[in-house]
Amino acid sequence: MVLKEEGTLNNRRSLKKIKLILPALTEATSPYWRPIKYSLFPPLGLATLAAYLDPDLDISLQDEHVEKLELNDQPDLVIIQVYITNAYRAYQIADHYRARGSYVALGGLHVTSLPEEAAPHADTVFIGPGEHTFPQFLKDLATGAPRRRYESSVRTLEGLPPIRRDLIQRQRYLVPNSIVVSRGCPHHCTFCYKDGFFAGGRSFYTQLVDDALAEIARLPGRHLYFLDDHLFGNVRFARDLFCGMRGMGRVFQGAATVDSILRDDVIEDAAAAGLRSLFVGFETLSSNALQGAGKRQNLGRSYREVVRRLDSLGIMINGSFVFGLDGDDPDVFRRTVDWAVEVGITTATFHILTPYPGTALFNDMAAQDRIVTRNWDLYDTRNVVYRTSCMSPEELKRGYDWAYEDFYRWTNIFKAASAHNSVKHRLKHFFYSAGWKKFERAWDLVIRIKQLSQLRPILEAVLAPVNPTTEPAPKALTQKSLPVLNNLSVTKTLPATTD
Ligand code: B12
Ligand code: SF4
Repeated sequence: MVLKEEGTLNNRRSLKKIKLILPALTEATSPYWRPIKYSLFPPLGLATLAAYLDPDLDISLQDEHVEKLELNDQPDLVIIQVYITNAYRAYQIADHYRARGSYVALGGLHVTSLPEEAAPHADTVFIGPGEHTFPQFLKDLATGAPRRRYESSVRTLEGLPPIRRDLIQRQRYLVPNSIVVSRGCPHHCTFCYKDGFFAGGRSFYTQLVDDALAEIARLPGRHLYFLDDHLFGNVRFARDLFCGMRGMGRVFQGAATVDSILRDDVIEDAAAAGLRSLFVGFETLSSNALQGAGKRQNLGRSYREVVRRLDSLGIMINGSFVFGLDGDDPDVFRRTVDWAVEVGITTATFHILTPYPGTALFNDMAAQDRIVTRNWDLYDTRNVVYRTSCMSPEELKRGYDWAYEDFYRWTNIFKAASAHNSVKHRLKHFFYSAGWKKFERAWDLVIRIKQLSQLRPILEAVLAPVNPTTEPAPKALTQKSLPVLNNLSVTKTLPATTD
């Protein structure tokens, strides 16, 4: 390989064998490792990129979270996705393949935050989403002039080729039907990856509704998980999407902000389309802390009203909370857990505040010399990596561990479940919460014997509607959705998952 001119490589290659890899996070060997958490979703980003490759090539997609990597091969091109917590492993694999003569491309969130760190391990690095830079790179590679670095600036999801879901080993995941129909988010929380990742172009954009419905229609089974940062971020899109989904017989989960749940009746549309559980970023009960985190969309909103609204629609809540925001004192853990249990939050995800490189939070903390370690393995929201303000790092870590332990105590699971009015909702809450956190050994066994897909019908049953009124009534389909559904011959009642 010879350097031709600055930033380009004289490297005409004929591609035959291509490998896409999602390396496992270093945590895979730690006591916190929960195999089930990493057997939830397949590597959707890589399957999205694979769609740009010539389907006649020999393409493989490996996810180290669920399988042992085959490293004795010699692909012509290796594409690796780098998150912050798998960065060291990703660089190791990249170095390995470069030593074997493969062309190595690195991209993803961490490469976007720190391209200079990633560059020595790669022939080419990618900044931002890959939908436009990756096909350009493939063209350049074919002509022998790939660049060392590609930066995304065009941001659209129109006309994308269908995701190569055939490369995903569905049986290895509890939720193979993960899907994203938008990218980014309209908000600007200081701790979030999104402003850094989408810098240089639009930071919130959606698919065309018909394309999204077509993608949904292609997915087998009933259950879907929308991984969008904010599924209700564009009201018109969300309404049309949910309208088109009515009558498709789906049950789904997703994420949305506090204000969007209270704003209008999109949430009712979502429930009617099959929304059964929602990830909600409450983050903190303190308005000062919200202000400090730039989380304006939560300010002045009644969290109780959010819970009441979702409850009345039979939607379970996965509440997200961050500990260690400036102003948080040692009482924050008990306050937060007590509130979550009392109002009946189904599952809670607690995080220790983590300043990801590329975020406003990281820049502020670095400027104040508050970053105490740059060991990215510790940036998993379970460790304290910065100088705290109103409590010691030990108190923060202890409090975080306590919060998980206390929230998922049997007594608290019972108590939170009994906060709902209907018996059915109480039971669903109980089984969902206990099932997720109390049967670790059973999950491990099921994963080991490769029977995860057998549990999907149970998940779908737990996600069945609480109120008959939220049942996805086969109402008239929108004009927009009809052509899509007709073309794909989707029936109104899809069979339960069969794989
Ligand atoms: C699903 C998910 C998970 C899943 C599984 C991930 C998987 N199988 O891919 C699970 C539950 C395991 C998980 C775990 C964690 N996650 Co997570 N997760 C997500 C989530 C919600 C969706 C990811 C996704 O599929 N996106 C959609 C696809 C289409 O986009 P994409 O993957 O980014 O891929 C695109 C680009 O990045 C780019 N690209 C990626 N790789 C490459 C390579 C090349 C060569 C090229 C050209 C382009 C390219 O092109 C793709 C198409 O545009 C994101 C939030 C988000 N919206 O992205 C958080 C997110 C990625 N997770 C995050 C975190 C912090 C974690 C955890 C540390 C949390 C924890 N406390 O446990 C762990 C550790 C993860 C790890 N393995 O290291 C952060 C990452 C922060 C960072 N700077 O890295 C995010 C952004 C959430 C957040 N808002 O903070 N996560
Ligand atoms: S609302 Fe969520 S996705 Fe949007 S910027 Fe804030 S943390 Fe990020």
